[in-house]
Amino acid sequence: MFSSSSSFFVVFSGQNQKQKQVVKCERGMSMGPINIKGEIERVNGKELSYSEFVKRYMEKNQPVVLTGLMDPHYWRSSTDWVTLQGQPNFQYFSTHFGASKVQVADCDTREFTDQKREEMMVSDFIARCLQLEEASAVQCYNENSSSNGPSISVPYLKDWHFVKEYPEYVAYVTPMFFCDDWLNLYLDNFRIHIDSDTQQPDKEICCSDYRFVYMGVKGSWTPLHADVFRSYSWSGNVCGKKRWLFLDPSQCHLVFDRNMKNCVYNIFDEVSNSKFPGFSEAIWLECTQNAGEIIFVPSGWYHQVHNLEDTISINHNWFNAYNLSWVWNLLLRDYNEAKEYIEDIKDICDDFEGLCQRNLAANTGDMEMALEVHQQYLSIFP
Ligand SMILES: O=C(O)CCC(=O)C(=O)O
Repeated sequence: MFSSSSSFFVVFSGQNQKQKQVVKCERGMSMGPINIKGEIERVNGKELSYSEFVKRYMEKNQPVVLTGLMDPHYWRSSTDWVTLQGQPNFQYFSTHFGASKVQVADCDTREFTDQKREEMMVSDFIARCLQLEEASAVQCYNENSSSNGPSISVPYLKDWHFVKEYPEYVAYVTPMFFCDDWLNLYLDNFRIHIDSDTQQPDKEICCSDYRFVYMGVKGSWTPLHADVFRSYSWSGNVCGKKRWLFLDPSQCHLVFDRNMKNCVYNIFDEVSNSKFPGFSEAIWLECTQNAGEIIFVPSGWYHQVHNLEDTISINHNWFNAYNLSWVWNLLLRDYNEAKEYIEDIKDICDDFEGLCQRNLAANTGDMEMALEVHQQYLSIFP
């Protein structure tokens, strides 16, 4: 597993001009090689028209890194949230948003297909980051004494619904390429996570959107996954640097086991060949995303992400006419699976269809929502 002081180095194999990479962490543990074919295309977003973006990336379902779209004039976050040295301004977060409750992943602990998460206040998360920084400094200082010291887990604040929580504080303006967003537009009308017993309409924070802030120290990371509902996502670095590894959807079967049930968790781990027989055949694309750059992640691309520096990013998931079929196909597949799974209780179940839909909503997402979004769209554009 990565520690906050993980480092990368590259070995060229020379075979088929493919790059083979060996990742080594500072504790000296060498991990399996992966084949990296090339880099994600990088384009100046200021010189790209919307129709070009549609034609080259959304329609073709291809990733791209867009530069020049995070003008501080529209991105208050890039000044408020960042120190003059380009680091996250932890003090600012503690002072202004310290009482917010957020999900923090413990990057060193796996829980099923994700990292273990804990809910905490932003101020407590910041305290942990500062503690980790201090411990790293001490560890550096002690390096010659070869003492490993107690390891502190790497905290990663994820999926903070910042826009919903602070609607008055306009941290950024969504670039026009990503504004045709049926998912968030639809969800803005609903407050689906309200607890009816304790409802306080004026105070309730609705979590039913897919606009997030991520904040992680160097070494924090996100395991291999494809995005929720097979939506598109975009992610802009307010500060810091991320390394992304991407797998084209046509190769995704290679990261699954023989039953197509379990997916590889960390592509830099020693991956069992008998459990994941196709894994060594997978060909990856990579990208290092700098501060001020936005990455477009198309539907169904598996990706793993590592923060190479202390990083804050804005991430949205969304869908529209260009990728709705991805969303629908996933929901339909998982709906059929959910139905098959409980087929034998069909005759004794009062509301079998309702149960299938609830299981689907719990596992994957809401089919009725996708249908309704589509119908609303058809009523506007028949
Ligand atoms: O930045 C990260 O750690 C993960 C982001 C991600 O997976 C996404 O935006 O789809």
